[in-house]
Amino acid sequence: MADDGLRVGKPKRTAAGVPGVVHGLADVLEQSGVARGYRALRLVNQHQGFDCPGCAWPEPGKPHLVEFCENGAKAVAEETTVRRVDAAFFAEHPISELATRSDHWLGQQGRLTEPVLREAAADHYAPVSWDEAFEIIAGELAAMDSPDQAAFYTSGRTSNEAAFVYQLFARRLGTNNLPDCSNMCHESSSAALTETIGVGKGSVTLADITDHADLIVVVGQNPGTNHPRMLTALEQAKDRGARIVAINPLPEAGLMTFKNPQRVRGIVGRGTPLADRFLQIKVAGDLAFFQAVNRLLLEADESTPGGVFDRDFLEAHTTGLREAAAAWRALDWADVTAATGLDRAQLVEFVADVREASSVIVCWAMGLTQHRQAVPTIREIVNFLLLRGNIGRPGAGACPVRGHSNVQGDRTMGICERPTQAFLDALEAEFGFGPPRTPGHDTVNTIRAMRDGRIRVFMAVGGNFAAATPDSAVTADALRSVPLTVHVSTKLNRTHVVPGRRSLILPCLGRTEVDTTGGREQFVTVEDSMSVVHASRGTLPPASPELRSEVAIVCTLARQVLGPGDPTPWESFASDYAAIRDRISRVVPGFDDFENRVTAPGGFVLPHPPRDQRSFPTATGKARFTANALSVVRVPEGRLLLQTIRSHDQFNTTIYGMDDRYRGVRGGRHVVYVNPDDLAELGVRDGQTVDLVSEWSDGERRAAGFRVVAYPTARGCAAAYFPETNVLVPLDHTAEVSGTPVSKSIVVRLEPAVRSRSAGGAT
Ligand SMILES: Nc1nc2c(c(=O)[nH]1)N[C@H]1C(S)=C(S)[C@@H](COP(=O)(O)OP(=O)(O)OC[C@H]3O[C@@H](n4cnc5c(=O)[nH]c(N)nc54)[C@H](O)[C@@H]3O)O[C@H]1N2
Ligand SMILES: Nc1nc2c(c(=O)[nH]1)N[C@H]1C(S)=C(S)[C@@H](COP(=O)(O)OP(=O)(O)OC[C@H]3O[C@@H](n4cnc5c(=O)[nH]c(N)nc54)[C@H](O)[C@@H]3O)O[C@H]1N2
Ligand SMILES: [Mo]
Repeated sequence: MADDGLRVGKPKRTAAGVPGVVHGLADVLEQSGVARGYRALRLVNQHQGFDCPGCAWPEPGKPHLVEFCENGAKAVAEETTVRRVDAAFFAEHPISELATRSDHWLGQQGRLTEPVLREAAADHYAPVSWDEAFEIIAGELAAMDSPDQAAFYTSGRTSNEAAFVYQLFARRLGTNNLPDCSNMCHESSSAALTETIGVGKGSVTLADITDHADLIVVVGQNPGTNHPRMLTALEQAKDRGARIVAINPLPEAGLMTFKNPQRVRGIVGRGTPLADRFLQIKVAGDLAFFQAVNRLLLEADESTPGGVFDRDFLEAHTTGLREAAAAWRALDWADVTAATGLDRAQLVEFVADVREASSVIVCWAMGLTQHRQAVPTIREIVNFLLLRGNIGRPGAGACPVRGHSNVQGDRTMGICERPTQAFLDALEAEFGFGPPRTPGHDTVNTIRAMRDGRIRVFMAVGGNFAAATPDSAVTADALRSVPLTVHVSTKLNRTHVVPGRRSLILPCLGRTEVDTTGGREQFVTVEDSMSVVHASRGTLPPASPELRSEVAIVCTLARQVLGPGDPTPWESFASDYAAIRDRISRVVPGFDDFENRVTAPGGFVLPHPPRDQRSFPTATGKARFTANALSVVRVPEGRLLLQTIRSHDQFNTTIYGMDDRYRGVRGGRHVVYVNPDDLAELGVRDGQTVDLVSEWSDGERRAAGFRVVAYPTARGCAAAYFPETNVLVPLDHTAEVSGTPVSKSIVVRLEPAVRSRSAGGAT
């Protein structure tokens, strides 16, 4: 087994601190050479440097001298490594062998250096020239019966400029098949927020958190690992007296206690307890929780002279309260208890916190978005905020914390399978062609279309489609059946070893590298989780002279495919990204004077009418209360509700190492965290090896060989890491409205292991 060295110790209550950053630095220095590593880290998230390729948490107005965190350092190390995957590597390693390697091993081989092609039925990738590569793609696209036989995936590291030309190319070709990682990530947030407040993005600024909020609720999020710099903001909030409530099935280290590496006190002190209140909710219990909270607020409003709602705000800015209130009145407390595992007294105490706070922010991430009822849950959070006017004023609002560093920007640029008609109209006016108006495939529908033989070309700019998507075995078969797959990537990953009948890997520049496309130094732009757009400039020499920028790759391909007659100036776009920004400024609202504003230190903030003017661009022009139907997830006897999460040593499908320091597990990833009382009931021992078997209407799925770790998670719930457990998520298990794979509530049983697991992992 790959996890032979697995060791389980006590979980940590404290996150970050000196060991964190030192640990990160050691990684960078080891992989990228001392001088190169230091140069890279010094420029992360500085005004003249590059945007950290880690998470989308915003940079403070005046960055600390060293504004990075342990996991940012790991992300940089992963990209700036001195190891290389070149032609000799592919000659030595057949694809059939690479497919047996772990995700960690694949990632550790280094940066891709030249374009390679896997010919039909070949077991090796072999070098191919850039020109030949473009001809192959153009040939396959030309052979399609309809443009909808192509699908163009994006991962959230792609710059605004690359995203804009990529979606333009897809639509010029004639398809809206633009699935992206958002479909698996914050799609539920975008859907719920667009419906209710009219804008699918968060409504708070960094200062709202650090300087203004009285109460910050962090629900379904593990910032200590996934947004470490958020802890600094929470600590600042706390220093001036804000209260913090954490709602989570797991007592995550960062939320419980935090030592700030950026501050002397944090370094010498014992750490700050961050959460004033920890509500250990059951997995998928949040809709019931917020409905119950809203019901209690409603009762308080009725029984308190003068009420507890913000009447003026409700009158002026909202509709639908009566219907929502009827749903709260109909709520069954037995359902609330069953769904949340919390007792009424805990909810009453939380409501007291809320009533004392004159401004409230709710932050959330994947713990809310990847459930079947994710969209109703987030709508219910909007209901909660609206009741007391907690939106569109200082220190209040909705804060979906995005994942990838530019995932929000990619959406702003039109990477979306369901673009708004307004966006398409603007594209049409600017470029003089009729973009396709029918919706395209999202991620799950792309897999279905591949499986059913309806896709001829699958192209991905970034990401690791085979590993990130649900139902790994189904997805792998689907990918293998596609006539041509094309991957624009920086590093080797699982998707490359699950090739289409023919498959191309096109190596590209990363964030940290100087981009001299068109003979001049180019910069790109990104948008963070709080709608701040700023520039990012790489500073290191490229990993190989053969690398091209994502912009250059897309523009060259577009010209090759669309021919010399296409009036889009692809060549000018590639030789001067300012020409792309000029077009963006005329197509996307909020980007006026883009070039000037984005080069100013700190960039600029995109407009957000609910945040800026309390104006709600919904169909009715008002914020909408919604009545949501609760359906409690009933877990059959002897089963657990499994959530699939990140360890402290990974960035999504990129595995940095085998440790999860904060949860006390080292040397292996095949673990399943279960409450000791559940283990006793199930007759399973701590330390025992089990298979995880997920039960779904179309049959069972198995992930073999997981060590059981007794852990203080909520009763009835279990947790294990993604992507090893994606095999358990049925393709058809998707969220209402958003279609997001339900990777955080999978009914499983634990079976004593029957055979040992192969090292290949995901497939
Ligand atoms: N270092 C690092 N940084 C990252 C990433 C990474 O992999 N590594 N990934 C990036 C990306 S793309 C994203 S989207 C974000 C992800 O950031 P997170 O959402 O923090 O990531 P997860 O590990 O999925 O953690 C989900 C959290 O929600 C909790 N949770 C699960 N189910 C429920 C529930 O039903 N209710 C409640 N209340 N809580 C629940 C889990 O216990 C866990 O704390 O991080 C980004 N940043
Ligand atoms: N079970 C389960 N599944 C999940 C999740 C979960 O919580 N549980 N989370 C979901 C979420 S939130 C997300 S966002 C998705 C992530 O899905 P993806 O975005 O598809 O996956 P990543 O692991 O982020 O992609 C990593 C790859 O991107 C490439 N890469 C890195 N940097 C660059 C770059 O600058 N340019 C280019 N072109 N390529 C680059 C490298 O080759 C690397 O191997 O996974 C989803 N899947
Ligand atoms: Mo994500």
